[in-house]
Amino acid sequence: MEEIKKSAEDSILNAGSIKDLEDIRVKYMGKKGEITSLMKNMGSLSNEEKPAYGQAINNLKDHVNTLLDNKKSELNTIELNARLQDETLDVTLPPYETFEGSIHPVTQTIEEIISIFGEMGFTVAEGPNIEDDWHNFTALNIPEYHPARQEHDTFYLPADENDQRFVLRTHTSPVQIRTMETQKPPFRVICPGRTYRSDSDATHTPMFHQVEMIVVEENVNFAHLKGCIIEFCRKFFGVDDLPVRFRPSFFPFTEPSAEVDIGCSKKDGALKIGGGDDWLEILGSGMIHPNVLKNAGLDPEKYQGFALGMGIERIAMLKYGIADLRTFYDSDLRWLRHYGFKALQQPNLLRGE
Ligand code: 2NL
Repeated sequence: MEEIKKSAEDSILNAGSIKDLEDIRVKYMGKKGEITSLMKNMGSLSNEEKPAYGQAINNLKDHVNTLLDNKKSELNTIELNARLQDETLDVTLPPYETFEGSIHPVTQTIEEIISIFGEMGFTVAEGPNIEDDWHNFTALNIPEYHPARQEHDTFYLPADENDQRFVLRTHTSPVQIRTMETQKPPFRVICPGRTYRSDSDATHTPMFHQVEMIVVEENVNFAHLKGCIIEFCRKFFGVDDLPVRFRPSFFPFTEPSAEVDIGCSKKDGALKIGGGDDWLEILGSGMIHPNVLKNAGLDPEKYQGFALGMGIERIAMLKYGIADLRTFYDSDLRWLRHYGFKALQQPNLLRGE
């Protein structure tokens, strides 16, 4: 027993790895191990000798197990330290590839719009991307049979247990409805955000961005709408005398409605914003329809309002000379490097110029 004890102690002391240690454990403590086998000698002992012998084996087992445990945690620590040493990563070293990431043109454009309207006293509102029929269509005076409601144009979610079918919002107007339902006029609010339509080709992506603006006050009229929109267009495109044209149009949620064009010139395939004798459509607008005010719980005899809606990608393309809408969502690093903006050059209320 003494011999086995001595040799077990020696081998544990000299074990160089967890694997060695496991072999040693099997050699002494395994089913056919040297210490386990000592039990077989029991048979040749007298009844008086047996308890002391059994006790001695148990003591030896405890002793060897303790040595194995201690050695195991010692080896674990050594192996862990070696790995930590080996796999050290200095996160303060400069990267091989120095592209720092950039602000996407959609984000940049939204920030610019917020900054311009911010100076005019607007606040920003956000709302859910998944909307109910009321906020996306009905409250906006969009009739039951309107084509926009068709499966073809709108992403419908499966009906819930009450047979209600939610939609991915097709415009950001539902956020404005929620604003009118919860805020007391007067208010000036813009809501930028994602919108979804079941459409995909050279000029449509199934997800795109919109900004809507609404003003609700007593005694606001079409002249206020014009002044506000002209101011916005000139600031956004950075052209002080930019021609802005209002063309009669139709939206279910505004009356009267106007589409807005800005002056430009198209010469030799080059587009120049401002001057020239061509026009580019950039947004839709109008006086909020009395039905929409009523639907949102406001008295149209007391309050009026005006609104506009525009596609972010579209005006970003015009301002930054991006030719193809689909490239916005290709996640092509070369494109992002070229069209992206530096993080700290985001516009603030003073437009970051
Ligand atoms: C477009 C036209 C428009 C609005 C959006 C609006 C919202 C409420 C009430 C009344 Cl809550 N109007 N929004 C008004 C006119 C036009 O969008 O061409 N968008 C891309």
